[in-house]
Amino acid sequence: MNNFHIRYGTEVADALRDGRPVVALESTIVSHGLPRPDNLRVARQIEQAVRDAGAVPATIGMVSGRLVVGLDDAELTRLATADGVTKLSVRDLAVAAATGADGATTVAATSAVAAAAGIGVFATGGLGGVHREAAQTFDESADLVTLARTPIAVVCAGVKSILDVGATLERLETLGVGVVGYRTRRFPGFFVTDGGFDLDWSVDSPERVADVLAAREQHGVHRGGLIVANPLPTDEQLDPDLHDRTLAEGLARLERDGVTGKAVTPYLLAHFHSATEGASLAVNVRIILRNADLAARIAVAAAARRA
Ligand code: PSU
Ligand code: MN
Repeated sequence: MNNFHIRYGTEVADALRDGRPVVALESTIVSHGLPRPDNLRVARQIEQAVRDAGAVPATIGMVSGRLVVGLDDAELTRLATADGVTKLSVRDLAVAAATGADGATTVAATSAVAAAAGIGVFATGGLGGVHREAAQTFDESADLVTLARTPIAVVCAGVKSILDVGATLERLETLGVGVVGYRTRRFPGFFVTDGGFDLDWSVDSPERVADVLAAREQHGVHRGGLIVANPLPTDEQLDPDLHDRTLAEGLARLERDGVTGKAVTPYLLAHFHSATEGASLAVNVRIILRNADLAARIAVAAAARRA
């Protein structure tokens, strides 16, 4: 595992030392995934959702080249509002640290840093994955390959339907990343409840997820990630017709504007938020808050087992 040079927030350091439940949170959704000014308010709500369920939130990011696990409110505000906050995947961390940059960590970077910090549960909105047209562009998120080698449970609402969902599931299988549905056997599609593909496994309580985490260690199969896929209830999803129209338009604009690389995901998310006049944003926020709550309850159950 990586051996990062980390500065810990005091609350997180205390909780880790005492073996109390901690949930890692990413900062890219704050800086690049959600529009301003809602992003800062939502970032604080996510942390509150973790607290309400009995765990300590550890939002991870980079401030002036220092990797921080447990950003304080001033640091969170800075990453949410400053110009020039860079989106950091694992490969970017060293360069960003050496240049003293401010940066927001993706699922990949957050997972790697959280695991190195001894945090076993991470909540996010949606995982990165295989992009449509990946057969030509080779655009596959580093989230996937990072989870292949990172021991962490990631609670998410599947992958966004802006990606190739089937190809993403195939890659997760190849990479040995476990996937369990939370009270479902269908892989969720982020904005929509059903991403269109079956899952082999379903678990129905935070305690059962904690059982799986313990069994991973007992059997020595804990060196990669476990995805806990938590779908939105159908009555809370983005209207599927609106979703399909917005997606088609977003993909066409992406091509028109020649957007590539790490700009693709933020571009498509911003398109959804403006084209649906906030409907997708409300759905996105619901997803993250629900995942933060479930992740915290899993962390609480896992800590109770260890005690
Ligand atoms: N899913 C969301 N919102 C986001 C992201 C994913 O609902 O902002 C971010 C995460 O940080 C994820 C990243 O790790 O996008 C994936 O980007 P890429 O496709 O460039 O790897
Ligand atoms: Mn990419």
